[in-house]
Amino acid sequence: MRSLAHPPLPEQRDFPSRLHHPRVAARLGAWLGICFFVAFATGLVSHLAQQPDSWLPSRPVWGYRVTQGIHVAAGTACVPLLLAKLWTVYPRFWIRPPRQLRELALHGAERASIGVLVAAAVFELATGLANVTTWYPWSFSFRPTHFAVAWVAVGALVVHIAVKLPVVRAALAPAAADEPEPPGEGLSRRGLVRTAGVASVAAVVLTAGGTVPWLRRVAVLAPRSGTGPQGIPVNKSAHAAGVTATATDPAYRLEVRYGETSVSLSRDDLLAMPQQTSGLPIACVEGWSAHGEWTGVRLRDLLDAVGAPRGRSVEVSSLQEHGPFRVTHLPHQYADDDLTLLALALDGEPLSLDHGFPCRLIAPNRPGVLQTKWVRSLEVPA
Ligand SMILES: Nc1nc2c(c(=O)[nH]1)N[C@H]1C(S)=C(S)[C@@H](COP(=O)(O)O)O[C@H]1N2
Ligand SMILES: [Mo]
Repeated sequence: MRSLAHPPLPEQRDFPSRLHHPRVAARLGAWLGICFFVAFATGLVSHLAQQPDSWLPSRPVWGYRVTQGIHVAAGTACVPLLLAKLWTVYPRFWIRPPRQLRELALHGAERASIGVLVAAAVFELATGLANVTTWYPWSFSFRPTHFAVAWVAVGALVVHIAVKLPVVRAALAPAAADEPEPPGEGLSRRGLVRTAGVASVAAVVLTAGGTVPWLRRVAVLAPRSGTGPQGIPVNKSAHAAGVTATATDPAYRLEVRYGETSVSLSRDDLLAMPQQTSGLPIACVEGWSAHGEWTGVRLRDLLDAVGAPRGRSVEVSSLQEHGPFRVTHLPHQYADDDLTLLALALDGEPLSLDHGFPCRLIAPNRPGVLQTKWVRSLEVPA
């Protein structure tokens, strides 16, 4: 009969490599935990920045550029660390469950929490990486889902750390460091941790050029080169947004409304108003960012033209007719900031069609996705 049964399942002793060791798991886990919490904390800020009722201040102007840059870098750093860690611990997958009911229940709960942690962590890194490359092979909305699963991952991580604390303590204790490694061929434990660390740093350095100018030349793994018309990448072209005809129409007028009061301004009217130059970054959620010198009309001057009081948020609508980013809600602290512009020019040249001609919103400390291009109207609800 025995010969008909399937071959026996492997057991932990079938994985004799000295690299499958709590010390390796604990070291990799510590680095992974740090990167994960950094990504989580910066992700919370980024999420808040995109809420229509965000209370984040409009300064420092580079705030979102830094938090989102760190968010994407920390997530990128997690990828090699997570792969190495999963490899180190995977023999534990074959642990035989205990027979006693109480132990079995505890064991089951611990395994289930690890299952949730691994699934959530892999989901976060996979969706994050896909978003960075603007590849959306799913039908759910990225940001709310990435945000919700982040809480699942962090919750499971906290449980995991609490459960494993005794093992981690013992593995990282100074006495354990003095213990010699068992002899073996190939990579040492320290070598594996170092290799994962180097891979993680390399992943960050080779992608961060999308947002750190002096790393641009080595950004061979960055999905964006960091350049485009007028020195700034384009996320959605005028053609893709379907606005080429309306944006170049000589009959174009910007509508500014506050209650019953409204004004209608051509691009020449806007050019005839006092112009201001603001040096502000475009910082995309996908991790790239670039600085520009934007010239145009202060948003506050336009709101004053219709008598809109300070302290009000503004609805900014684009000529674009479809897509999630054609209307944005600008909270009052941005609307009233003296640096916020309806830009007509970039680096001294008229705004190119792909950067939002005839005019685009540019505000300090704002996610790029909310810097509406091809603006058609500004409305302050009465
Ligand atoms: N109307 C409109 N505005 C938009 C977008 C869009 O799709 N439609 N994309 C946004 C995104 S995601 C970014 S990162 C910035 C990029 O601006 P740029 O293309 O001028 O660099 O524009 C934003 N403004
Ligand atoms: Mo973006």
